[in-house]
Amino acid sequence: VDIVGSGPSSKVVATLPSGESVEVLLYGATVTSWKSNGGQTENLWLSEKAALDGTKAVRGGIPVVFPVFGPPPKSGHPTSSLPQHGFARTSRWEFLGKSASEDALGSNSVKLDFGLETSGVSDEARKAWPLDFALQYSVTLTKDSLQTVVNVRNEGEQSFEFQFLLHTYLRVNDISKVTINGLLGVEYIDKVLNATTHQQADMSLKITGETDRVYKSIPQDTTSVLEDGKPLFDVVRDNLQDTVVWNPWVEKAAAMGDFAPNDGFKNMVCVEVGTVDGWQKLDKGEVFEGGQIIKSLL
Ligand code: TA6
Repeated sequence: VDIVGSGPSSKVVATLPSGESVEVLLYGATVTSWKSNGGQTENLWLSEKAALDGTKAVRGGIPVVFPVFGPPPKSGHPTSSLPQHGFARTSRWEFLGKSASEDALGSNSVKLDFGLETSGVSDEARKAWPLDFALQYSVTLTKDSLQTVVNVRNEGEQSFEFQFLLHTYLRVNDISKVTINGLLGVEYIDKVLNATTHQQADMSLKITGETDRVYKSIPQDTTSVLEDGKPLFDVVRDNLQDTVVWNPWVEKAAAMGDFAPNDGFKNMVCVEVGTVDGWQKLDKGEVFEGGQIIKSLL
């Protein structure tokens, strides 16, 4: 495990003896790379114009969304004056340390821990959301999986409510050959169709245009991404009941200044586990834990 660079673009790089690796920017505790297959296969999509210098949320990898998903409620809510997707992905987190282990079968894993608390957040964010909290985020790499889990703790006197989501940009070879399974029958809000509510009628979701759906209260915990009918990833939710599926497609991709190349939407799909339908409430001293395990199946 190395810490590379300094200042806003410093990152933690961990590599297993078998070559798999993960890279985490201290900015936003954003995973920017996860390689499996001995380090041969990059599993995450990262825009060629992603800001990696702390000037803007990273366009790609796994941005951490907290305490609000999407545009905050217009007014009268503690998150109302926060930016879209909250402040966690644009704050500088602390690297709390690493632990490497080898199980009885000789397979290695390495766990990296990151922390963010009230004192680490910008003055404007703290003013906007004046609640005492502490986040602990662990990133665990094994030969064929990446686990990312957050602990949210209420360190203050008053209770607060939050949303949380892992905005994972999965890399695919050709979006036209991708199907997403595990959502059959699930209700979703379609943000491309004026945030109207629908039910997933087909076993497989195909991405054939701009897609921005919030699947809610999904009964089973695994969402699978297949390409050409072959399983690519299993995204397993841990104590998070919602999943957002997003692809900006042609116009939206072209409209984002930090989304490059413009046709990069053909090589990515966001499968974002979270608790974003309604709010998680935390009383004084209470802790919430949630996260994901992404299994690379190729
Ligand atoms: O997760 C889907 C989404 O909420 C989309 O509506 C789109 O806004 C995307 O996130 C990216 O948001 P960002 O603030 O990173 O540009």
